[in-house]
Amino acid sequence: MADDNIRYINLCTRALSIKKRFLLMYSRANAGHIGSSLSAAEILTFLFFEWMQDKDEFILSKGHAAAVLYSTLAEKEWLSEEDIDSFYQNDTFLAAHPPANKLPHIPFATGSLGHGLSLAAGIGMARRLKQSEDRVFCVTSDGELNEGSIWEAAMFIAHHQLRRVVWIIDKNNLQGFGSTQEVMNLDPLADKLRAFQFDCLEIDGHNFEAWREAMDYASTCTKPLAVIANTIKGRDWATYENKLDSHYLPFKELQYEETLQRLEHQHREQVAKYHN
Ligand SMILES: Cc1ncc(C[n+]2csc(CCOP(=O)(O)OP(=O)(O)O)c2C)c(N)n1
Repeated sequence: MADDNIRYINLCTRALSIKKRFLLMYSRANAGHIGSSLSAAEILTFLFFEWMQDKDEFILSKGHAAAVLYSTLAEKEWLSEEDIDSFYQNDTFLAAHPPANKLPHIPFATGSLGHGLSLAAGIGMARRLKQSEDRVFCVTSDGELNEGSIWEAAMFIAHHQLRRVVWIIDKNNLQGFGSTQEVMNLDPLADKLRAFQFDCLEIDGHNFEAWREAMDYASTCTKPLAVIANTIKGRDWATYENKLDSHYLPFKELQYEETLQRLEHQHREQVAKYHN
């Protein structure tokens, strides 16, 4: 089998494992934000298992999707399965939003939306001053682009040409109480980002081949890069895929098992595709 195919199978298998772990976490905790984590699962898988290097930093600005981050850190073996079991429990450090200075390789607390890109801008500037080539990857949602602070950070990154910052927008078109289009329309988003002097790519955020192309493209960029990752909120949650309810609702009755079955089935299809 070609090396690339083995690589894609490995990424799909990592993504499945990450999703299964956080779905169990949500199921046990009877917690919401399942849709937010499903939307970002391939983004974090690709960043942590393909794109990021040891000294790169990661900021999950959409901190309410903490479970996908914790699960990815466990997949890296930077958190133990025992840590994972404490999600949402009293005295845990795996709270509903990522805490500061408690998680390996995660420098900041996040979850108050709209702040992550400013933190990334600060790291980008510090690295420039230290003449370091290490990067910072920041994942924002689309809804949080309604916050003015995001655009201030974007101006700063572009003005200082902080090419060590890679900004990824998990664009699933849904927020907590409505679609992004209804609440405050961002379109045409790519044009706005380009006008802000970013290099901008729009990709299928669930597709590892598209991520590979984005990663290759990044090395040729002359401006800071923003990747619009088109995603589906609640992807593969049998009942609430691409539904607003995937934001706050926990699993009901058999939904957890149904979703697992769907993921396992999809994974078998992906592996078969890369075997052929
Ligand atoms: C400053 C701020 N305002 C409100 C909230 C409450 N809140 C949590 S998630 C969310 C919306 C989620 O939609 P989006 O940001 O698009 O994220 P995703 O769809 O990726 O889950 C809101 C309003 C918050 N965390 N921070």
